[in-house]
Amino acid sequence: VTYRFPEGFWWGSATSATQTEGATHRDGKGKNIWDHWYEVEPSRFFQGVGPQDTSQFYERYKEDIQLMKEVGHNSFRFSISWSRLIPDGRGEVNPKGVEFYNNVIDELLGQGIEPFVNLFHFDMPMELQKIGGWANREVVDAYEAYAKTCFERFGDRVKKWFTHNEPIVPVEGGYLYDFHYPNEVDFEKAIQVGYHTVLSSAKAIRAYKQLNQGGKIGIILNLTPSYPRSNHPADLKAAKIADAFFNRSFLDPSVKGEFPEELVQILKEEGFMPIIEEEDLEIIRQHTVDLLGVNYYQPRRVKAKETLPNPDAPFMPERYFDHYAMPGRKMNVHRGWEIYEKGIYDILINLKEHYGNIECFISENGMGVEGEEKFRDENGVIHDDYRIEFIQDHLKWVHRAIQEGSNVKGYHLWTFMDNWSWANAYKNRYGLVSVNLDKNGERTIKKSGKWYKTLSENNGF
Ligand code: BGP
Repeated sequence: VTYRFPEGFWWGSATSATQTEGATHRDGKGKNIWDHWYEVEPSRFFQGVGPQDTSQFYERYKEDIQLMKEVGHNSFRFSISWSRLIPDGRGEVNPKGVEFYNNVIDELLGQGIEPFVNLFHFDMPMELQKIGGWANREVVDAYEAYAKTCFERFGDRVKKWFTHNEPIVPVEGGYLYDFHYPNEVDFEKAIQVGYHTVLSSAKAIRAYKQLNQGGKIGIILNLTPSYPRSNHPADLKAAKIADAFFNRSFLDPSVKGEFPEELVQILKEEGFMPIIEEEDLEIIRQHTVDLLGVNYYQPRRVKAKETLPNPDAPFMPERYFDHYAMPGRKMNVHRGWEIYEKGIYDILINLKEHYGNIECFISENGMGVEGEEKFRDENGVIHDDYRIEFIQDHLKWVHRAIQEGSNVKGYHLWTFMDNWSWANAYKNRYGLVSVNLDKNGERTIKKSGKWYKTLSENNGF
């Protein structure tokens, strides 16, 4: 073993409810925005495949958790579907929903796998979206009540909670760049949505602490280190502003309890400050996270703005910078994302130096690949050596950050088994375990899954 990780390192993976459960209309589940969007606009979805056709985790969780054991997991993150637990988003709790999540939690614990539970992974209940979703402050209260319900029902056994996964994505997708419902372009709303999400997280943390259940609560952020094209002051400034918009907007309030000055300045100048109520900022200041999950896929490369914006165009963060495709960069061509392994190290060192070395872990990192079936051998095993290499290349940098004092406690891959994606349905496969859609979702452990087991057993590679 060349790269040995600290004792008790968390090895596992992550999934989300909408991407794995299926059974979207069963056992009293209410509709969320994905169920609704698929119903009204199926052509929006890659090859017309929607959230009801996912990996059947709802029925097959026992088999799947057994497989988690077989690929060496000591921890696993999933999300609770708000609309399965509370079909209308507020009000009545669905007993079948409670039963399902109880079963999953107990099964995990029975296999010696620690459940990491996320409360919100892009799946707003439709009844709440109808009143504006995160743009409406009432939804913050509904979310707080939902979070409390989860702590009360499951908190005796769940000791790692997360308030949100990638909270900036619903802002970007739903209100700026048109890839999530309600697919509007409205910067003012985007800011209000983002602000309410931050507030909801602080309120959930407050509710959790009041219950004194003795676990930890955090948030999961997709951090995209912002690299300037050059050391020219204009490029440096552009990268700094992009960082404030896309990373620090959630990172600073979550960890430090305050919003980044650079961002507040711009919002004030441009006239986009959200509506803030008196007690809010104190709640945000006091209720920061215990633990930070870092999702890392790609960096953000930025250069100074080279064109004048059209004054008629709606306001976008890109008024302050341009994106820049570095020549010679390494790409995952299936997803169109740059692969830059050192980014994971830069994030961890930044957390160490500027965020009090907060306890953290890599909560997602992974490689989506199209057409993996062609790598299946006669025994049914998919030979995904590129995935093993991808994980190793990133882990080397995580290891180096640990040597330099980073407080990183684990690594979770995206994802455990092939699942449905918002953007690509089942085109790109990310799993350690394959799901064969032609054979009613038959599971087989990939080569990477077998390797992951040795990684976890040796606590390194
Ligand atoms: C993250 C999300 C996941 C997952 C992953 C892969 O942003 O938290 O839900 O989907 O990205 O991305 P994609 O499925 O779009 O390729």
